[in-house]
Amino acid sequence: NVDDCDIVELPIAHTEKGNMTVLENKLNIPFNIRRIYYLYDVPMNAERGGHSHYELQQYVVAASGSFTFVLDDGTNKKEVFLNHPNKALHIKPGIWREMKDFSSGSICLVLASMEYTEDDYIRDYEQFLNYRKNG
Ligand code: T46
Repeated sequence: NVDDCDIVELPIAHTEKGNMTVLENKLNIPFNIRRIYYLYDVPMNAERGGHSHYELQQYVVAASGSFTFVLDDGTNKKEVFLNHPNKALHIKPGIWREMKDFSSGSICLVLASMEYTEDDYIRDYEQFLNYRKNG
């Protein structure tokens, strides 16, 4: 449920020449990364998302700027504001998500546990509620 979708503090390698954050399979991410994608040039009033996944797990990072994820497990909702590249939102399977309030120039980086397949999406909210109730 939404309470299992935590903000994870990512390690920062500080130097006087700047910061770096590294994520590596089997080291500091709880699933194997199979796909990376990022959203950018998102208009400020755009609302994206509006779907759930059956199996996919994701780490979502505000690589630049900020935005808000609204998570919904069919019973409870929570809003998560992401605004720093050393914080990842871990989205577990079976969570409906919407994204909004993208700041100008923001980059939403997503590390995903599976390759893209439309079969893993639930894009209809009634179908999602039914899936959460009855499996
Ligand atoms: C999610 C949020 C955070 C592909 O062809 N390959 C891909 O890997 C992805 C992610 C999307 N697409 C296609 C499917 C659609 O025709 O690109 C189009 C836009 O995808 P979508 O409407 O799903 O975009 P968002 O921003 O609503 O959602 C995406 C991810 O799909 C989703 O997994 O959690 O980012």
